[in-house]
This record gives sequence, C-alpha cells and structure tokens, in this order.
Amino acid sequence: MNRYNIDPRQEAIRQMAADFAKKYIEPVSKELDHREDPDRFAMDLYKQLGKAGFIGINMPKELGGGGRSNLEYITLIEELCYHDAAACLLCAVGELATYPIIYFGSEEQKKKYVPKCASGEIIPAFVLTEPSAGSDAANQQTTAVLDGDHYVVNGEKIFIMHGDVADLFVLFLRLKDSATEDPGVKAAHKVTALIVEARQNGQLVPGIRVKTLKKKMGMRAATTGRIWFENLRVPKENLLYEAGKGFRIAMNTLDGARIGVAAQGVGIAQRALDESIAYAKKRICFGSPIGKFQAIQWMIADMSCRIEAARLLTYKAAQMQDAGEKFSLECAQAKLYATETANFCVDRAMQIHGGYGYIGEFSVIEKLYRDQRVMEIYEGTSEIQRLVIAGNIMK
Ligand code: COS
Repeated sequence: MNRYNIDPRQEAIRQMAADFAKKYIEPVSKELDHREDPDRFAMDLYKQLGKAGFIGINMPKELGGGGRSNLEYITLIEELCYHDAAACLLCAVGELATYPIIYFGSEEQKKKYVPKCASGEIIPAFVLTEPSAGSDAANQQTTAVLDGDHYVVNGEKIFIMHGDVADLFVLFLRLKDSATEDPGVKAAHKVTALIVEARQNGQLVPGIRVKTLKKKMGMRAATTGRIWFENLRVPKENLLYEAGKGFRIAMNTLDGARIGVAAQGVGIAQRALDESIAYAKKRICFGSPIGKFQAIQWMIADMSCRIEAARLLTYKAAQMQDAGEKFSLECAQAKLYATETANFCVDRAMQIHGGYGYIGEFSVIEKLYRDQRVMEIYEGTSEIQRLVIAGNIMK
C-alpha cells in the first residue's frame, strides 16, 4: 500500500527498511518474540541495524552517522515498526541513548562514544527511570557525591531499555553538593547526567549490578533491565554538559524520542489496517466476504482516518525539529494521538479477525496487540503528554 510521503527522500528510506526487514527481521521475528534469556539479546540483529546505518541514520556524518533528517529517521522507524515493532525498538533505543551525547557532550565525549554507538559497536542505554521516578522524572533518588576526581554513585534504576546488556549508560541522578542540598533548590535543578562506561571487555565494572526484567508483555526482542549502583566510581570528566542541567537534557532528549514513538504508533497502526483489509476480503461469513459488511467497512474507515491524522501530526513534529523550531507541544500531540491510534487500530483489527486474531499461531494481530500497549506508557505516558499539551497551549 502506498504511504503518504511529504518529502521524496522518504520513499527511498521506506524501501531500504522494507528490504532490511525482509532479509534480517522476518526470518527471526517469531523466535525473538519468545526470548527471555538475557544472554540471548538480539545481538546479531542489533549489529545488522548498526551495519545498515539505521541506528545512526540521523546522527551527524562527522560522528559516523548518516546525516539524514529527523523526518527521514522517523520514516525509517515507521516502516521498521510496520514489519516488527520490537525489532524496530532496538534501533530506536540506540538512537535515544546516543542523542544526549551528540547534543550535550563535549567534543571529546562525542568523538569517543558517538561513532561506536552509531555503528552498533557498543550498546548505549538512557538511564533515567527509577522505582519512584517514572512520570515524576525530577524526583531522582540515585545520588552522586564528588570524591576527588570521581563521582561516587549509589542507587537503583528500573525499566531501562537495554539496561541489562548496555556497554554505556547516559545516567541521570541527583548530585549531592552544598548547592543542591539547599532545600530551596527545585528537584529538576539537582538532576545531573553522567556518561558511565558500564562494561570493560564485556564484563560489568565493579559497582554495577543488572537484571533482565522477565515476563514482558511485548517488545520482547529488545530487553528491559533493572540496575543497581553501589559505590560506583565515575571519572569527573564524564559529567555530561553541566551539573544541575540533567533534567533539561532528559526532557530535550525525550521531546525528540516522542516523535519516534509516534512513528512507531503509525507503523503498527498501518500494519493493523493492512492486515484487516486483507482478512476482510478473504474471510467469508453469511455467504460473502466480511469486507462487504458495513460493520467492518466502518471500522476500516475509522482506522484509516486516524492513521492519516496521526501520520501528519508525526511528520509535522519531525519537520519542526528539523527546522530548529520549538516542538515540545507538537511531539506530545503526535505521541499521544499516534499511540492511542495504534491502540484503536490494533483493537479493531482484533475484532475483525476474531479468534484468528486472538491466537498468535493464526495471525500477527496478537503480537501487534502486545507490542503496541507499551507505546502509551514509555517515553512519557498518555497522561504526561496531555499535561505537556495543556501546559503549552494554556500558558
Ligand atoms: N525541554 C527542555 N527543558 C524542559 C522541557 C523540555 N521539553 N520541559 C521542561 N523543561 C525544563 C523547564 O523549562 C524547567 O526549567 P527551569 O526550572 O530552569 O525553568 C525544568 O525543566 C522543570 O520543568 P517543570 O517544572 O515543567 O517540570 P516538572 O517536574 O513539572 O515535570 C513533566 C514536567 C511532568 C512534563 C516531566 O517530568 C516529564 O516529562 N515526565 C515524564 C518523564 C518520562 O517521559 N519518563 C519516561 C521514561 S524515559 S524512557
């Protein structure tokens, strides 16, 4: 099916993504969906995504990236997600976790880490969420205290994509010093970001423990981890940008990432629609294909309208990002609408497919249902997006 492109370069990206998916994702998609063993992270696929230039596609050329626009990047995400949302997430997490270094790192930090992240040689993780700091991201309980030339880090993180397998952490925490211990300082201004080399020769460095979170509903090709820090020593020069500016770094990174999640929503919603159309044409009920019945046609019509609207919101946000405009409002609108559209479409696809949708051995709908749900939760819940939207349009 033709997708609407607003830039001629998008079509080439779609084709690249579709070819890649056919060659590298489709043969392993089912098997990856059932992995739980941490040692079985989809490393081969991650490396292939890096080799294809997908992880770094919108990263600067001089840092080993592809130098493409954010619009092209989210088109890649949309198309990969159409084929397999969990495989797509491998790529999206690599991009998300590298972004803060590209935009806030020193020249040395950029040169040292970004090319390796872009090529998939090392796996980075964006380490923000804590047991008590999810939506309330400023409420960081993990702490760092300066001791000579090192920060000493203690605390715990949870729900960290690739946190269990990553080589490099962009770690957010609360810096404890005389300035930030002042009760008058607001929580957001205490948040600081450090770059942590979590592994050496594949082994975790002393002071870090990780665990893979099991029984995840969907998105199983990409692992999710829990991390503990016990007197981890991080060299002072690994401070990212400035002390106390971590919240801004996190929010700025999440703004861009939310457009990516919106694109994931569009991709999975489109897949749900295409599967539904194909099924409605061939499934015979009461003597005719069910696609002849208005009950089904109306569902298909509603799905298509929402998908087009979600796609346009997503592309608009990406274009604003490319143009260097402020896009916090637009990325929140796109993420909210596109991920709720994905939920709507996957649910309707399930209804259209009936039992053949509910049982995974008959169709992909059951997997779409499980993979989609987290999109309304991660990188800012739908409730947080509504807060951001209302805050922006009412101020
Ligand atoms: N870009 C840059 N800076 C931003 C920003 C953005 N999008 N949003 C907020 N800030 C800045 C503000 O300008 C403010 O700076 P000053 O204090 O210097 O003026 C500071 O951050 C604090 O802003 P605010 O008071 O609005 O923050 P809140 O603590 O009220 O939190 C929400 C705002 C709820 C929107 C934020 O915590 C959030 O997005 N939470 C969800 C986090 C999330 O997505 N978690 C998912 C896990 S990551 S996979």
